[in-house]
Amino acid sequence: MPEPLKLWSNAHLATCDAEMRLIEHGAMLSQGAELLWVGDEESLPAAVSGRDTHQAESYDLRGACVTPGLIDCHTHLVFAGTRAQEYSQRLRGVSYEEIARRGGGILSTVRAVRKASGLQLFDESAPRLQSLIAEGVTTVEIKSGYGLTLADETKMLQTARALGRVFPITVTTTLLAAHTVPPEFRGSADSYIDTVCREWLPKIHAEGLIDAVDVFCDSIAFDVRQAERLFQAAQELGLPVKMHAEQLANIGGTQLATRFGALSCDHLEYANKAEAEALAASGTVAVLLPIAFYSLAASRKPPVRALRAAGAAIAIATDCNPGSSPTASLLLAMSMGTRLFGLTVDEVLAAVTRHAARAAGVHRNRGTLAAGYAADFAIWDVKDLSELGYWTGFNPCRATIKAGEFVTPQAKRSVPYAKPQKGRKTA
Ligand code: DI6
Ligand code: FE
Repeated sequence: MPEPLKLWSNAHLATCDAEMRLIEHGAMLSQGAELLWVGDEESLPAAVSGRDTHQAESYDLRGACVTPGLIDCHTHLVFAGTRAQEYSQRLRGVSYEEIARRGGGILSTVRAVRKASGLQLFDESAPRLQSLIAEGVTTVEIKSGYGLTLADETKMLQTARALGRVFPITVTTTLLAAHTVPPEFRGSADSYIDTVCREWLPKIHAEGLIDAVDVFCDSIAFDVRQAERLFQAAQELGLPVKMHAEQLANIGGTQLATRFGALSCDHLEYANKAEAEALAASGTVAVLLPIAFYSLAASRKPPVRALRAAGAAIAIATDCNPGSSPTASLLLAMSMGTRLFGLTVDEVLAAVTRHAARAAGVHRNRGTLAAGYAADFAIWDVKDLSELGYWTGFNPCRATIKAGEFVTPQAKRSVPYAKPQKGRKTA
């Protein structure tokens, strides 16, 4: 049995290709998990790849806007507990850095994650993933970094992979053992990095649990030399790298990461023109995390104008984590990307599709609506694409389609599209 052929017609398509082309009266033909054809409805051929397009199940999208499935390219979505108490402290004026110095911050989540079983981690993380899926997200990057032992980092990444098997979403995993120095290595960050490079990285990679390697390179975390050693170890294993860079201070992380051809540098509040140019030259994506900026009540903004002028690719992500970005809404990050960081609607759309795909290393077949790409897309009940990035606290996603299938419950509730019919009305 060949996989079902589906025709999605009467759609306003935002292809998010290199030209960010819009197709006013668009249609897409999918077979199984793949798009076979995308274009103007009028020009749909009678046969595509030897299949009679008249035989396709037909879905009338009634003029809805359609984008590629959104990609959340930077999350710490797998964690246990919350840090609401620390948030209360921060509301009273204690800084994020001060809380970290007192042994709270990342280390308090490390304690909670070490105590939790894989099953508990899965159960606590699942609702956050479902929230993203309901917003049209079809790919998510998930980092480790709250285990900080070989067993607990492995447990986090196994949980991330399990979420990707159970839920209709593609999960890419990133090892962030270099998130902070664990208590066992207190005062010896260098020997911790050695242990990660020599022992953990090869072992966890051998289990197929790592798609990329990340490091928190900052004044309160690891320095550039330590990041470089980690990147070398990753490179020897053929793994791509990325970096939490220039979030709290400019310590030269971005320059190092771009020399390694990093997939992305993330945060970048303290980056400047030189970093913007280095990112553009190396094709490393600048990932902006406006909800962390908001939640930390930070004042320094990433250099959006310099990034734009240099021609760097800009992505936006949630940074979903219990400390600096307690959220599971990419739409909120998009809205904050426009209002707080000054991105345009077009930039925000590219930031969660084609550019996010590159940051997550999935650009070969995701982040764009085109033949040969995944049949992952979001159907929006909006009149105009400018509504994405406009609404805050409201989700206009009508349905999420993953691998050619409806996966959101909203779609079933409201009869928002015609029932599938065999054969399509033709003129
Ligand atoms: N930067 C972040 O935004 C998260 N990690 C990092 O290196 C925050 C992690 C946390 O506070 O739990
Ligand atoms: Fe982060």
